Amino acid sequence: MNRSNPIKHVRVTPIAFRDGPLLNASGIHEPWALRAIVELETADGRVGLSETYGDEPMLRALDAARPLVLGLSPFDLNAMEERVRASIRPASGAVEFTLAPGSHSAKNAAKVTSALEVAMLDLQGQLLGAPVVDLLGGAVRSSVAYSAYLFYKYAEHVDKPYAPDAWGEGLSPEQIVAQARRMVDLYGFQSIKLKGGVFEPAHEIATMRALRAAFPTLPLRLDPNANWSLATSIAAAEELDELLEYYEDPTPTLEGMAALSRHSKVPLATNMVVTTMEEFRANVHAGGARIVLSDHHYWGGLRATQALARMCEVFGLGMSMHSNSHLGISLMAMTHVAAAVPNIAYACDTHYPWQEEEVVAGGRIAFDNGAVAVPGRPGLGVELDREQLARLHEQYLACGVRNRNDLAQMRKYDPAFSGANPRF
Ligand code: GKR
Ligand code: MG
Repeated sequence: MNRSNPIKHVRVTPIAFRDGPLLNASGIHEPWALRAIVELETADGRVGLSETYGDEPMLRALDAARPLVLGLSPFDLNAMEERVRASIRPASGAVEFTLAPGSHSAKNAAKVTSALEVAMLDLQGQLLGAPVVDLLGGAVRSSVAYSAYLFYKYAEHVDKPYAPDAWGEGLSPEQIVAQARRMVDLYGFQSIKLKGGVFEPAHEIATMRALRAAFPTLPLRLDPNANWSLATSIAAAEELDELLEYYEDPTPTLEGMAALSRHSKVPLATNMVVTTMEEFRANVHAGGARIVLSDHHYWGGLRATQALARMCEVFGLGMSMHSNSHLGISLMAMTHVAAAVPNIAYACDTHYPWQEEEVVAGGRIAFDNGAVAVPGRPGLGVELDREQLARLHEQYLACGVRNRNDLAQMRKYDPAFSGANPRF
């Protein structure tokens, strides 16, 4: 093993940034989204970066991982993975959030591996003078396309912690079309996804029809996050068949998705029932989802995402990419890996347009025609803005949020909100 420039310091900084009152199947986003910024520093003072989940169980898992990576060379990815697999366990009593696989503590080892791997690849790239995409085999595209990610939303958070965002209310089909128009105008997106599972399916289908009328040529997706029963999803499929590029997680469980697939002309996609290789095997066996939404943060990193892509190719499945609220370091890691995966044939999801704050030097990352250019600079191609990091860490200390809880947040608006799933 190459020990000439070992990792000497591990820094994990939890941060909180403003997030809009976005509605989903579980409830509504809290005013603050959490992330953790991981820095690995080598003996010669280079710093490798990654960005991951910032909830308490994840912070504890990252803390437990510190000694596992100290002393390793940035090139010792396999040794790091082996150590993490042997030591990092699911957390007992962890708060889990069904919509977001990244909150599942069963994935602690994969999540920690990913956070360390990305920072180590960033270091490798800096040492070799090569962008991360080159360490993954080189770019098959020079930029990565993302989709406009629309949300039903309120104009303002219930407790008014800061001034309302610029997006306004988004509840009616007309308001969602206006939201899409603004997002497409600002970023140039060429595909549109709506987060559903919020209102009666008829309302959400009417919204999709309004989007189709307003954007006749752009591919559309709807993601009810398993909040529709199988019967509701089958009935909706008849209407959605002509509207959608893919039908994402309408109904719960692999069995439900497999049963639905026999009634849907458009392919089913998932980031809920295929989140591990075990689930991948079961899905292939059951014939459920035909498109897997990858996410390096919980699949075990960038190389694990490439392995997933190869599995999708072997079994004839399509591949797209999932996202939760995140900042620019994650966006860069997503962009490097998506540029290195030939069979990501769909625009990737990103919540990035909903975020206003940043930790990377130079501020927010630019989109051109809905795509992010793959940087040619060594490593991930981004550096920390330490003032912003300190400011967002202060926000973390002050905000009081320690685990994402969209259900409890929704009950501040509607104490009777059941959060039952599937609700429709
Ligand atoms: O942030 O509201 C949200 C999303 O619903 C998120 O939690 C999901 O994990 O974006 C995600 C998805 O595609 O299912
Ligand atoms: Mg989804």
